[in-house]
Amino acid sequence: MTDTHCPYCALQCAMTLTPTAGEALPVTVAGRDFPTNRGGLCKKGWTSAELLADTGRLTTPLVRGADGELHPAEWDSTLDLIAAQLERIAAEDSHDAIGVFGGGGLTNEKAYQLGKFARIALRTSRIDYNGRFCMSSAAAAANRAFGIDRGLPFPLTDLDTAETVLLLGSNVGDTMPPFVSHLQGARARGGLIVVDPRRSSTARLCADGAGIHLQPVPGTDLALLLALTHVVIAEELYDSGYVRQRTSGIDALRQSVSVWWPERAETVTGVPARSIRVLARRLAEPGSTYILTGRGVEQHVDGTDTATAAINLALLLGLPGTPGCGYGTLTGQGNGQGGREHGQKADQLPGYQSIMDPAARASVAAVWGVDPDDLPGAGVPAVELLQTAGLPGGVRALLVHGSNVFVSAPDVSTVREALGRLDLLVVADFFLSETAKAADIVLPVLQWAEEEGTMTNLEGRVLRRRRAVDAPAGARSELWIMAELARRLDAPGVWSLDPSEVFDELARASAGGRADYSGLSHALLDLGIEAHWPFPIGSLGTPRLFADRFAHADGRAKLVAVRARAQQTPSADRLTLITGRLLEQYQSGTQTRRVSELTEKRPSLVAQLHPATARRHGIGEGDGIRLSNSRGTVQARAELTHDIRPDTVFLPFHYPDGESANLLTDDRVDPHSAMPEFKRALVQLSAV
Ligand SMILES: Nc1nc2c(c(=O)[nH]1)N[C@H]1C(S)=C(S)[C@@H](COP(=O)(O)OP(=O)(O)OC[C@H]3O[C@@H](n4cnc5c(=O)[nH]c(N)nc54)[C@H](O)[C@@H]3O)O[C@H]1N2
Ligand SMILES: Nc1nc2c(c(=O)[nH]1)N[C@H]1C(S)=C(S)[C@@H](COP(=O)(O)OP(=O)(O)OC[C@H]3O[C@@H](n4cnc5c(=O)[nH]c(N)nc54)[C@H](O)[C@@H]3O)O[C@H]1N2
Ligand code: SF4
Ligand SMILES: [Mo]
Repeated sequence: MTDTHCPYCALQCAMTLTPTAGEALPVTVAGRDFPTNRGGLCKKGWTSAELLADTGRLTTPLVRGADGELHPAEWDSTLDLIAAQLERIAAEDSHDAIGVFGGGGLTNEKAYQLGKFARIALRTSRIDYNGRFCMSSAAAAANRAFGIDRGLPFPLTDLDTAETVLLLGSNVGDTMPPFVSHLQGARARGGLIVVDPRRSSTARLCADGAGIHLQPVPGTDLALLLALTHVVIAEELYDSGYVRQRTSGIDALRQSVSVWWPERAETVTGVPARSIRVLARRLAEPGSTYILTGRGVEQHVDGTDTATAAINLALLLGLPGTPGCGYGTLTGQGNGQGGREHGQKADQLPGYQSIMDPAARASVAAVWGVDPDDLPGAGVPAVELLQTAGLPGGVRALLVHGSNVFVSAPDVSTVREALGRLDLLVVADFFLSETAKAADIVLPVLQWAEEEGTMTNLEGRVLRRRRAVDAPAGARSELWIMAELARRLDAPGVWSLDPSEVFDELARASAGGRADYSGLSHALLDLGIEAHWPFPIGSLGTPRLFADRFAHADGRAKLVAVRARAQQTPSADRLTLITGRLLEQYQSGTQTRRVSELTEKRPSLVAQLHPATARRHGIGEGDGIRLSNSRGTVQARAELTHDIRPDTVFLPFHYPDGESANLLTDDRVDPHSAMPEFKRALVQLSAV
């Protein structure tokens, strides 16, 4: 029996894997008692043993031959080939002609090693990762306001006794089902408030007096938050002592929201002015109140400002750092938190340190055994990295570890085209993802239950992921692949194959950073301690941040005045497309589309449409529909439901090829975070 955590999302539910006696699946999965999931798992967790079955598993490197097909190859010759190509491209062009694209599903050890590999083995600045598509706006907002970014700055169980929880653009009912148990306290007090243009499964939890569901026009959350802040200030509902002692910037904030009276916000958001006032007063009632954001409000071109507006509201109400209260964002990928701390991001070194900070460069370079002047500077964010591939100034080779950008990147047809221009696309995966299918070289790697490592969950809690089964012969660990390539490239530094040694090095490299892991080790984690970072040497960890001070030099949080911008509105012939997730599928679907029980439930793309909208277009339940705009066309089946606004259509983004919702999304990005506009696009609807 092996105690570990789920292969999927950031809740990282605890589970126990028990070997079977030669049955079809090598292990059985049982939920394990843990503060976050209390023994519960969602369908994806329950069925995760299917990922370990043989079907579709990659077990040998694949190299594209002269016939255009991928063929099995030996490891040695494949790695020689990659190293030779990389050397050629760097010599012909520059080190920056080689790019790396990482993932928030990698363990801390692999994410750390990948960042180091890019900087000192490939000597490129061009590394970024899919966390840019996920947490970047929330992170940018938190860094700006608090000086630090830890998704939840408190343990999840703190929510249990909350009286009021405001959930903005988060659908935990589908995306983290065991999370819902932490909302029961708020529901019992009528205090669950969900803001979502759809009546999502989470919004349904507000029924029967458990709370309120507000259904704004998509993309107008910023105006809604400015109006809530307006009411809090105009009616003097804010915590003036807290604002005076713990924040700066109130004057500019006050001025910026003065024009957002609720009646004006109603015309933009469609949320009645009366509801805005009622909500502002409810949030300001004394008691246990939390404000939480999800991707629905963050994955927009104004996502950083929207998250900032949510933080401003929380600060005015005195929530962050106050016992029984708080603000947080719900990290998405399994290691979405740790993945963004240890150097996969274009501008970051391990420990959430800036690659532009001379002191951080010096201390990390010392751990890596290189000269700080040899470290590259900041690279470019994900969308730019992908879109400029194969163009002058862009990368000519790309190594992908842990992302399926052929499905999940915005305006995906241009990304597919861009990656087609590369001299060399190498994809490391355990399944032949859509991106792997297009690669020149595919490297079969280890997954979840086949390797040791650590993950950092949505609470900033570092967890041990453990090996429960043998990997198929032929698959290799990514630590080994990096070590082998580093050797072939004559790279400096130590390239350990042992995850616990890599963790020790990560811990040293993170020392003094915002995400300091220097007091942690696998051995300590194996004792079962609660390990929330920062965890410097000699500390007992930090379950709760902000009790006395924020992370800015003056100890105060910054209120940052933000403005809502006008945007294109839907019309009689154009609907607003919003995108998101289904309970039964995970991300680009590489993993969950292989699990029969999940795929039987959700085999293909279904669009949610309001019956009135469907009728206008002559569309009935289950009919084929076409959604299109200047970027592309998608075919789906119609599901008619009153859960969605008549001006809006919802698509999940889990499906490949012509069913990819990202054929319709836009590659415009947020100016602060470089997060693309995933959650809102205008589309034309027609019957097929
Ligand atoms: N089943 C499942 N669970 C997952 C994942 C998965 O793929 N499948 N992925 C994991 C990851 S990486 C992440 S990041 C999380 C994401 O978790 P969530 O943030 O909960 O997921 P989404 O479905 O992307 O978006 C949440 C809601 O935002 C709403 N929304 C869309 N546009 C807007 C808007 O303009 N304003 C507002 N207020 N709401 C809007 C959608 O209707 C949707 O219900 O889930 C994690 N858990
Ligand atoms: N329209 C739209 N698009 C979106 C979103 C949205 O809401 N709407 N959400 C965005 C968000 S929040 C996210 S997080 C992204 C996610 O999108 P992707 O980055 O595509 O995420 P996954 O599908 O999880 O892809 C991970 C891939 O890596 C593999 N993998 C998993 N673990 C490992 C590992 O340890 N090593 C290696 N080498 N491979 C591994 C998996 O098999 C899979 O093929 O999508 C974004 N795209
Ligand atoms: S909620 Fe997330 S971590 Fe928990 S079982 Fe489901 S996918 Fe796994
Ligand atoms: Mo995500």
